[in-house]
Amino acid sequence: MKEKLYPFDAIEKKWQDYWEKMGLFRMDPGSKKEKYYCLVMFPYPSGKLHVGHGRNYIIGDALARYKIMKGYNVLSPIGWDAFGLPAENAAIKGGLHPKESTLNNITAMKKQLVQWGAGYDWSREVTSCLPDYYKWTQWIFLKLFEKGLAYKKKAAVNWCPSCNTVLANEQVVNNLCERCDSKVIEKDLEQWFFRITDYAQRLLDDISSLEYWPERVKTMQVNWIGKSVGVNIDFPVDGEDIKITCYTTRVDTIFGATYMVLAPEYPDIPRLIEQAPNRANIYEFIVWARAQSRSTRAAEENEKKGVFTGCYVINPVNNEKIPLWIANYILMEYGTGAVMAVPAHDQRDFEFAKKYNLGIRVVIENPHSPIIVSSMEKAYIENGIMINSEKFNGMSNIDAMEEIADWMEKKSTGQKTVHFRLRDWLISRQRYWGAPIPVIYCDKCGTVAVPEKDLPVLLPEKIEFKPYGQSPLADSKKFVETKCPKCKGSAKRETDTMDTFVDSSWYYLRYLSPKDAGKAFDKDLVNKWLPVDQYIGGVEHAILHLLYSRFITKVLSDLGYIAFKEPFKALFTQGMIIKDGAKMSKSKGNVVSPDDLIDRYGADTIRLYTLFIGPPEKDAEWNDRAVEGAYRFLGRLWRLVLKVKELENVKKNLKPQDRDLERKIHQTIKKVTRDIEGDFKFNTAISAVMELVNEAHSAVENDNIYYAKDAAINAVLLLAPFVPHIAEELWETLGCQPSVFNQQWPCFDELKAKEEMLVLPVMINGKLRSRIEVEDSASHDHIKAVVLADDKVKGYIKGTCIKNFIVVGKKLVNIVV
Ligand code: ANZ
Ligand code: ZN
Repeated sequence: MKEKLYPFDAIEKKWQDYWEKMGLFRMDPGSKKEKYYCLVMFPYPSGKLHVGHGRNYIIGDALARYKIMKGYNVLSPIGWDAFGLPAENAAIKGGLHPKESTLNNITAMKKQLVQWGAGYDWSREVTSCLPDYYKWTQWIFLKLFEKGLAYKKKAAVNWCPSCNTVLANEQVVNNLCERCDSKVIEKDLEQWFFRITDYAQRLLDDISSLEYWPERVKTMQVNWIGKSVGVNIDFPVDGEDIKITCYTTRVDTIFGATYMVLAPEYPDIPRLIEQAPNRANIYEFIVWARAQSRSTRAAEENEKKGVFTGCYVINPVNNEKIPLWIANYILMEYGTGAVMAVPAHDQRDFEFAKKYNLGIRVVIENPHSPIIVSSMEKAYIENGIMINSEKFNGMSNIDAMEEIADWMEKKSTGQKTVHFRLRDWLISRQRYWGAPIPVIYCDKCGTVAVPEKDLPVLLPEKIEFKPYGQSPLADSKKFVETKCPKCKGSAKRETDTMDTFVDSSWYYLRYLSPKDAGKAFDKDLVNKWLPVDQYIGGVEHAILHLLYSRFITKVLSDLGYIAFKEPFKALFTQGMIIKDGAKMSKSKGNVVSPDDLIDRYGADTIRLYTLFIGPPEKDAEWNDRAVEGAYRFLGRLWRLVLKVKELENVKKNLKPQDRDLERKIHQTIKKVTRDIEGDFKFNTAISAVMELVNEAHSAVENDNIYYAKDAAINAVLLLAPFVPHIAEELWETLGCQPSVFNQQWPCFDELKAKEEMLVLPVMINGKLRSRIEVEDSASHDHIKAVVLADDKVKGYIKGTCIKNFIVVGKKLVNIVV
């Protein structure tokens, strides 16, 4: 082991204890200061944190410390998103009980956070798997249930045969389970849902109020909600008393419909094919198609397959009889589950029509080159001129879209409608390690909500962990058998637990009154402290967690429990830490543990490196060797302070050269403040302080010591949010009272930050023609640009060609033309 550049091991623990004792991060409810709610996404207690996780907490901590120095009353809480599958899967494999392993992990991770110097108000810690928290998650369920926003229905769900559970659509990636990569199948089950679709329009509208959210995240939310405006059209089935309503966003193509397709789940199918001689084949196809997951079926590249039902439908605009098919690429969950197929103008329909030899009729002409059906290689999906569309011929299809919709509405054959891609939120999980859904089934009274006074519905702890297709709760007689709250007869409890996204959809409210046994959150406190001023987390939560939190906030607001409609005013999504070309993760085996690095270099080095690694919103490659560079810088800082200390009693005279360091100090304060306030540019802020420290060293070497102490003091203050331990220690070394976080963030003097201006005479072919003014530090290129932009100079060199451009010792400019 090399000799230490500074005694980090002796100081870090000392200051961590000091902050805890002084209550640096303990929010003061009585404070008159302006509030600042700084929130990091609460971690899942998976075991140990690696340096990739660290980025989130270090950014959050640096911001909180900065805001404390700026004089805010800062709330920086933390907790644990502690329910979930991994802990349960580990228990099934014969490990510890999920509660035990989860609480062990929390202890270990808490220690790591403290070692990192990440400061939180630990008196507000929340743990979502403990009854004092999940009681209120259940209460939120009851509120939604009362409002009709929680309901149960039989639904086709994504089922992972290996995890033995339902997956949300978002947890299915390329038809594989996000967690274990098993092939996902479809299954029909009774499931609980939250009616988030009732809020689709509002969730969409309010995105525009999220001024301080990344555009990228907002776009992802807009696309996820997926609003589309179109027309529902009724097609009567030929010879039957059935109408099929299809949804289209392209009513302009209706004269080009050459067949109709249904989703395999379409409820009228059994009736429609009663007489079909090939019924067995059709059913076989349906079973086959339904075995594909919905995400596969929706994928463009997935092969389109179908069967003919033997029936025909009538196109209401021209009374044409077109065949009715069933196909895998139509989903029951979108629109109406029936589609008028227009092969000439829709790529999926085109592929299908080619495969099954169905008609293709062009109704929108390409204005640049007429379309010849027999040589079409793909659908024509652009705009154009209407043809083969009776009285609409000759119009642009954009105009026709409006006109046809109006015309059909008048004739009552169609109706303008809006559809959303967003589906209701499936919250049931057939698993143990989650909050039990507080519902009781009674033969007499039906589905009965557990009364509020009986909450929490406790999760039994003595359970056998078996990988069943249902929650192990179903095996626990003691849990299942209960009394009906209404008729007191014997009844059964719901055995599904809630999706962990329910737990995390409201935790930021609980931080304000984490120990309140009487209510989920305190109305006055949350109204004062929310929306969160700055939320920090991974972009992987850009859709689900953020959308669910926004939804629950709106519901609670509608119910009058809170007075705000959006939970997070500003959002920052940090980039991932990459190692060996992949996202750092346990499963990839490329994690870097902070523990060894902290042993070797101390926490401040890890913090500094993490913040310096690149723009915090971008992914960055971790490099163990580059950590050394951060460490060396802290050594230089340490030595600077010691030198300054030695100079304490040396007499100092102000010299003209001292002005350079004074200017650098003010420029650095200015830059660091702007970089933090702007988009969290910690990396450039740090490099500015590095420059200051370098300049201070050389000033001292050159005996320009007048501002040396000032430079050291300001470097320490400016670095304090990033490297708090060494900053506290050096603050004391400099003879100041701790804590450095009780100090005000330094101010800069615009005048002192200003560069000295130089006036340079400009000679053209040996004659003085003009004078220009530039900053003392201006580069050659900058001087040249200023000179050539000067009006007088322009006049003299017009029409000539510059042979030579020389800046002579920052005293004069010589041009030869
Ligand atoms: C006829 C048509 C012609 C269509 C054309 C498109 C192009 P967006 O815009 O995403 O909302 N569609 C409707 N319901 C569907 C379902 N359940 N499964 C699969 N596809 C479905 O998509 C709306 C379009 O997607 C609708 O407009 C419909 O096809 C198809 F040249 O109707 B269209
Ligand atoms: Zn009853």
